[in-house]
Order: sequence, then structure tokens, then C-alpha cells
Amino acid sequence: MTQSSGNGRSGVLALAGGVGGAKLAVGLARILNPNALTIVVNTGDDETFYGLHISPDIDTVTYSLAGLANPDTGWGFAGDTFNALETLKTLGADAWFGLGDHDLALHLRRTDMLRSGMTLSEVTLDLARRMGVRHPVIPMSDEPVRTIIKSTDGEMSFQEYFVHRRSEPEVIGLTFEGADSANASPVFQRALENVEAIVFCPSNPFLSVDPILALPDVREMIVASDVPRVIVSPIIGGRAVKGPAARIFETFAHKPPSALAVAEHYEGMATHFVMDNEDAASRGAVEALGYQVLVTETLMIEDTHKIALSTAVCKMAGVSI
Ligand code: FO1
Repeated sequence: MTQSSGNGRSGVLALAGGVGGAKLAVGLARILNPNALTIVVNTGDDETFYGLHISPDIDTVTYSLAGLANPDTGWGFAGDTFNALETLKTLGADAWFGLGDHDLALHLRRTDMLRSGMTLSEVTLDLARRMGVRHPVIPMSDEPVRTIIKSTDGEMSFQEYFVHRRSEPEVIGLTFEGADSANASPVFQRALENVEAIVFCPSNPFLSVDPILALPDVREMIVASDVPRVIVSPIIGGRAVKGPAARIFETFAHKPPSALAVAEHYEGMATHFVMDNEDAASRGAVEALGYQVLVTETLMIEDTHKIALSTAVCKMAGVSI
């Protein structure tokens, strides 16, 4: 049974990108009932390969919740083989994006369902359920939004920059193409109005969470909300746990990555901030920005870490578990 917070609101809305977001989502899903957690995922990294709709962050979250994610990379299907990709290469395809055979089956099915007229939300829920996931995983929007990297080598999609070009081009700007005219997905909109707490998972603020906030009304609704809003810092001791966050930080925040820089980036959006023990020295500076701060272990390697951090986040937000 889900308990209501007393103001009629109940449950947690988690905003997530890829690997880091998926880890906290797994912890939250272990302690909250399916009707008490909605996981909204970035789709700015989506791309079409070989005519198929790929949603990497949705898949990373879904595979993680289903216990099917590749434990070495955090993304992709555990133990996947790459026969189709090798065959594509022999057939002349420029197959630089590592899509495994199991993964490709999912993309085939998703693309087919989308072509039949289903929305990305409907498709995502259906596929997740078939993989045994009981908690709702929801795309931020059913309409296309694409993160476009502006670099000294020109404009490119996120996957082109991140995977094909190995984050080497010097980034000078970011746009979220389509965000102005896209709508937050219906379940996301309802969650924004009804939940008792919002959690910003430890995902890249610029690349994974900002696309979600760029959707019409989302940032405004979060700022105007009077529920606890908890940020879990993706930066530990000045380092990004995974991905290009550190370099992106330098570019956009004009400062080295730090828990304080994350807190500054989200200033005004959230009420609570969770930082790692390694960053305890900046506690006072983050509190001075108006956050209630929790200093704890935030590195999530085992499920026990994911559950412990999620429990601390819920406790901080006053969510009963
Ligand atoms: N990341 C890589 O670094 N190389 C890949 O070849 C790659 C393939 C891939 C396939 C499916 C998928 O769901 C994710 C994949 N990723 C790959 C990860 C992905 O580029 C990033 O994790 C996200 O887009 C950033 O959150």
C-alpha cells in the first residue's frame, strides 16, 4: 500500500539519464512499491541506427531494473553477442555503435510498435513489463527531442560525439532540438502534479537532466513545486563516475567539476542535496545556497549501496518506505 504524505500527494518521481541514473533507480525500485515510483528518463540521446529507434537511456534503466544490464559497461544486454553487427559491417554498414544481438531484437520490436502507432511511453511500458520490470519507466516525452553537440568540428548528435568521436571534439554549445515544441509525456505530467518528492538521480546535469528540464513547463513546475526535491550529486571528489561529465563541466560551468558546481547548476530547483563523504568540505558552501545537505557514501557498486543511498534519499525527503 502506498502512503500519502498528508497533502494528497504520494510517491516519488525520479529523473534519470543512463548508467548513474539507472543505479539509483534500481535502489529506489527495491524499496518503493511500483505505484510509489515513476522513473522519467532522458530521450535526448535517442538515435536512429539501421532504421531502428534506439533509446539508450531508457534501455539502460530498463535492463538495470530487469537485472539484464551488462555489469561491465552498465549499458547493453549482459552476455550479448554481436553477430548481426559483424554481418552489417561485411554488408558495408558503418557500424560504429555497439548494438548486440539481444539489444537489436529490442530495437526491432520497439520500432515496429512505434510504426504501428503506439507512443514511446506505451511501447516503453509494454517492453519493460515483458522484461519483468514492475515500476513505470517513462520517456520524458513521446515527441522527438535530440541533444545536439556544437563543437569546433561542427554540429553532431550525442552518440556521434560520445561514441563515434570518443568525446574528443571540443564542445562549445548544446541544444535540445525539438524540446520547445515537445510535450512532457502524459505520465510525467501527472507525476509532476501528484508526487510527494522529486529525485534528481546522479546523472550528468548538462547532458542527461537538462534535456528533461528543457521541456515546456517542466522547469517551472519543479521550481514552483512545494515538495522536497533531492539532488544526488553525480560528481564525487571532483570526478565524474562515468562519461564525459568532467569535461562538459569545464565547458559549461566554466569551473572544474565539483559537488558545489552541481549544487550551483541546480540552484533554485531543489531543496535537498546529497553529496559524497569525499566532498564534505563543501557542505557549508552548498548549505549557503539554501539546500539541506546530506553527506554520505554515494558510490554505488553493489545493490546494497544502491539500496542504502535510496533509503537515505527517501528518509531525507520524508517519504515513508
Ligand atoms: N556506449 C559506448 O561507449 N559505445 C557503444 O558502442 C555504445 C552502444 C550502446 C548501445 C545501446 C545502448 O543502449 C547504449 C550504448 N552505449 C554505448 C551507451 C550510450 O552511448 C550512453 O550510455 C548514453 O547514451 C549516455 O547516457
